Amino acid sequence: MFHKNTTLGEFIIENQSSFPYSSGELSKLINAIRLAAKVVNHEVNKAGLVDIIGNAGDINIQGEDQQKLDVLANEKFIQTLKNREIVCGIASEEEDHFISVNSSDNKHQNKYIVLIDPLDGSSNIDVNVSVGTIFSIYRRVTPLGTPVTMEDFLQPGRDQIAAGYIVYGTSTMLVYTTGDGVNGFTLNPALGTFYLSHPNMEFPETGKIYSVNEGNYVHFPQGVKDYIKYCQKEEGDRPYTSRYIGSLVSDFHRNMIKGGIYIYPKSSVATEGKLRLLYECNPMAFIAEQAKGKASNGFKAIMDIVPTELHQRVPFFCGSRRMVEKAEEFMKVK
Ligand code: P6P
Repeated sequence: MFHKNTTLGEFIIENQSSFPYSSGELSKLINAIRLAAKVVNHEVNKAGLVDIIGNAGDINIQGEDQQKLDVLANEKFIQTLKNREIVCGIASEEEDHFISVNSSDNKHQNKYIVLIDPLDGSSNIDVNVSVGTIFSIYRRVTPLGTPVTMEDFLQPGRDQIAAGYIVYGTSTMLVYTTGDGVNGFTLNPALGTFYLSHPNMEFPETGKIYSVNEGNYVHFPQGVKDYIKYCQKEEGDRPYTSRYIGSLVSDFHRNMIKGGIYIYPKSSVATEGKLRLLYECNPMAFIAEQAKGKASNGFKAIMDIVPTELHQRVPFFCGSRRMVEKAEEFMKVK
C-alpha cells in the first residue's frame, strides 16, 4: 500500500518488483517520460508569456526561432526516449512515419515500442486552456536483432503493457497504468517532483456529465443524436451537465474523477471520427478499463480493434461504464 507522500520515483521502484518479468527497463522508460514531462511542462507554462517570447515561428527575445510547442514537445519526448537503451521504435502524431531507434551497439536489442501524442489539444495553448501528452507502450513483436517494422506498431490495444497521460492543467499530473490499476501523480513545481496524489483511480460506475462537441450535432449519426437528447431529457437523474473543454485529456481526467462520458463520434464530415486509434484512443482505453470504465467505438471495445494504419482514426465513446453502455444501446438501435 502506498502513502500519499510517495514520489513517482519510489512508486516505480516499488511497482517494478510487482511487475512480472520486468528487468527494470520499463521503469527506466517511465522515468524517461517523467523527465520529458517536466521539460514540456516548463515550456507549456512559459507559453503564457507569448507577448514576451513571441509566437511560434517568430524570433523570441533571445533571438532564437520560437518553435511551435507541439513540435518542441515532440522533439523533447523523442530525444529523451532515444537516449534510453530500451526503446526500439517510436511513433508520434507529429511524425508521418515511425522512427526506428537503433541501440548504441546497433544490434537492435531494445524491446519497447512507444507511441505518443506529444501535445494533444495544443490549439488551446493560445487561450490558456489545459493540454496533454498521451503515451502508449508495447513490447516489439518482431525478432530482437532486427530493425522494427510496421507490424510492431500495429498491435491491438489489448497488448499494451503500459499507457498514460500528462495533463498540463491548474496543476500538472501524470496518470498511468501498467495493467495493475491507475495511479495519478501531481507535480510539485518548486521541487520538480511528482507525488502520488490520486492512488488507485477509478471511474464512478455512472455519472451526470457528457462531453461532446454539440456544434457537430447535425452531422452526427442518429444514435448519437438520440443519446444526446436522452442526456438532456428531464427524467430520473437527468438532464445531465454538458462539459466540453476541447482537450481530450482534460475531459477524460475530469470524467474519471467525477463520473461522465466523452464522445467523439464519426459524422458526415469526420467519417471515422477525429481521434487517432494508436496514440490517443488505445492508451486512454487501457486507462479507462483499468479504472473500471469502458471505451468503445460505439459497438466494439477500442482495444479489440486490430489497427491497419499508423494514423487511423476511430469513433470514441469513453468513460463511466454504465454511461458508455447506455450510449451503445442507442448506437445499436439506429
Ligand atoms: P473538436 C484536440 O485537437 C482533440 O484531439 C482532443 O483533445 C479534443 O477533445 C478534440 O480534438 C476537440 O475536437 O473538433 O471538438 O474541436
